[in-house]
Formats: sequence, structure tokens, C-alpha cells
Amino acid sequence: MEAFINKKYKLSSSEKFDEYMKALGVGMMTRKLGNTVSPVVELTKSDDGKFVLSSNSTFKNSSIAFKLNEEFDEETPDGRKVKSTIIQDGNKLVHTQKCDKHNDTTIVREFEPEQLKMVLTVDDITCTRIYKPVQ
Ligand code: DKA
Repeated sequence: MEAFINKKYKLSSSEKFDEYMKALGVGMMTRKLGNTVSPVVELTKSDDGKFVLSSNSTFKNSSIAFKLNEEFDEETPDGRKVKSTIIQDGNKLVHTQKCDKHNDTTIVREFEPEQLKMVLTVDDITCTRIYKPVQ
């Protein structure tokens, strides 16, 4: 993943994000905002060697710090409290979010020089979001 550290990507296209959020019980107002913003995502590393994945938008700034393969507590931008684990598969980070109150979801982030492809899955819904490098 080292090649993709400190590289910023901005949302360029998004498919089925509203369906994805609906399936997770996200309310209408938050979905409306979520559908209109184009977050900028960046992967960095902290001093203690953790990965830090941040997402900044006019709706919300959020970041998670994690070690690969180690479960951590996460509060999602829409307020779900989940148990997350992120594993690496080549240039992909596979992020699983487990929750008692909502359905489990998986977010695959595939890093490439030309784009960051996010595939978000819950139940039978697959949402694809393409981020492009910020110059
Ligand atoms: C992204 O980083 C999307 C992350 C999914 C967040 C779930 C719901 C957010 C509600 C605004 O591109």
C-alpha cells in the first residue's frame, strides 16, 4: 500500500449509494447530504505505524486509525457503531463492519494510480464509487 500513502482521491462517480444507505437504515436527510457531497479520501500512516484513512467533505470529516487484521471500534459517518476489521489483499483494503443493530457490510477499496475504486456491499446491494486523484 506504500505507493498510495499521502495520495488524495476525490469522488468522481457513484452508483447505488442511495440504495446502500437505505439498506443500512440511514435517514432521508443524511442520505440527501450523502448523495450530494464529493468527499476527498486519503490514506496516511501515523507515528505508531497505524494506517489512517480519512474522508473529508462539507457534510462530515471522519477518519479511522487501524492496524491490519485487528478489530477496532468505528463510528460510521451516519452514526452506526460497528466493529471493524481491515485486511489487505494486494492493492485492496477489505473492510468488514459488523453491527448488532444493522446489517453487516463490506467495503473494498482498490487503490490504483489512476483511481480508487470502492465497492460497498450490504445484503444483495452493491454500490460502486470511483474516486479520482486530486492533482
Ligand atoms: C464513502 O466513503 C462512503 C462511505 C460509506 C458511509 C456510509 C453512509 C454515509 C452516510 C452519509 O465514499
